[in-house]
Amino acid sequence: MAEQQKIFLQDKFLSLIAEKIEAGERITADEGLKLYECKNLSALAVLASEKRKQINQNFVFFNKNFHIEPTNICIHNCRFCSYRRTPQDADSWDYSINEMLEICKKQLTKNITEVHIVGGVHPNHDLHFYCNLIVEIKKILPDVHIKAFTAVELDYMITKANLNWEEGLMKLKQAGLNSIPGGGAEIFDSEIRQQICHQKSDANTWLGIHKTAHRLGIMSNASILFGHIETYKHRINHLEKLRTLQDETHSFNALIPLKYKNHNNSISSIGEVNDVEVLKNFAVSRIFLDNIPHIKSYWVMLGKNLAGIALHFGADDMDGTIDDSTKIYSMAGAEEKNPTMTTDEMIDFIRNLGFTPVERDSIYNKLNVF
Ligand code: V47
Ligand code: SF4
Repeated sequence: MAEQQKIFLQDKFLSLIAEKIEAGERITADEGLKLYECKNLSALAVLASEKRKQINQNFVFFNKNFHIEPTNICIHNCRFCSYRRTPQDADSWDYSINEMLEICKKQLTKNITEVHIVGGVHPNHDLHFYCNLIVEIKKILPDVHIKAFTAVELDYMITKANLNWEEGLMKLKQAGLNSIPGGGAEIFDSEIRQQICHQKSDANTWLGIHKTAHRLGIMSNASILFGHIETYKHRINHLEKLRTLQDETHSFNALIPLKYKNHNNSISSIGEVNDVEVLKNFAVSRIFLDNIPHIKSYWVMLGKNLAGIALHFGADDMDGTIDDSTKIYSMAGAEEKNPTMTTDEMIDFIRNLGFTPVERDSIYNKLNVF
């Protein structure tokens, strides 16, 4: 770390963290908690950037992707969710496999490398429906990487098919599933879950499904939904559970910190945290999670400006070009209403922030360094 940067770190605690980062040493949960309580945002930026440089140099990754959201009908009713509908609601949808294949056909000429499939937990769809969907998508887009289904969707579809996690995940893998996205983790603490999403799969189920997937060679992402009723302690406990599992499996690719958006859901009145809090959460996640290689700045949710600033607070991945294919976040009040970036826009965006743009595949092999 340069001498000028050390000037920021006049405080004894921050100097200790800087030394640990320089030595490649892990910080403890108590230290992580203290970092969350730190008011010196510039110091957090310096420390997180140092950690990001050790892991990802000056690279910022993106891919060419689109989303399919099969349905917004869901048996659960998470209190932070703005997306979920009942079948009776006029704005609910439940696409047939053919309708989803039509969405895929529109992507045929766009050199897409990944499709991200996430939706509600529909009461009628089980594992066989989703295996069939994957098989049919691969007929149209044979080389595309399919990153699909949160652990919550997987828990339901596999249980409904009377299989255990290993059997269910093997069937999906054989059908062509390549990896699992990070959703459904929210905050692992059971009392918080009880208040915001009491019906759905608990922390042990989420972690157990990811662990089983990792054992079967299916890599995955993780997420943290922050800025609602949780405390810093809940956030650190959440990150610690992820860090512990990653020590065992080494198969999480990225963490996606998701700021709670408060439009049109049943806890709207709690409001949203400010940008300082968002940036602080990026920095602490980067410094604390020394074993998860990538931190995703999900521009669709954050808006391009804040997503760009987050790259200076430890994030190194912008997710993808998206092609206006997701509604989950715009329904919750996300900044980007019709999210899409061309490859050239993405490259310019990353370069203008002083980083080296890298088009990656879904498991972070470098395809093109610009
Ligand atoms: O788990 C739902 C979140 C998640 C709201 O793996 C909300 O590459 C904020 O995990 N405010 C699903 N967040 C999305 C997700 C994700 C996104 C992008 C990339 C990847 C990846 C994964 O969306 C849910 C939940 O935490 N969410 N409602 C809301 N009102
Ligand atoms: Fe359903 Fe997911 Fe919304 Fe919860 S967050 S209600 S599981 S769609």
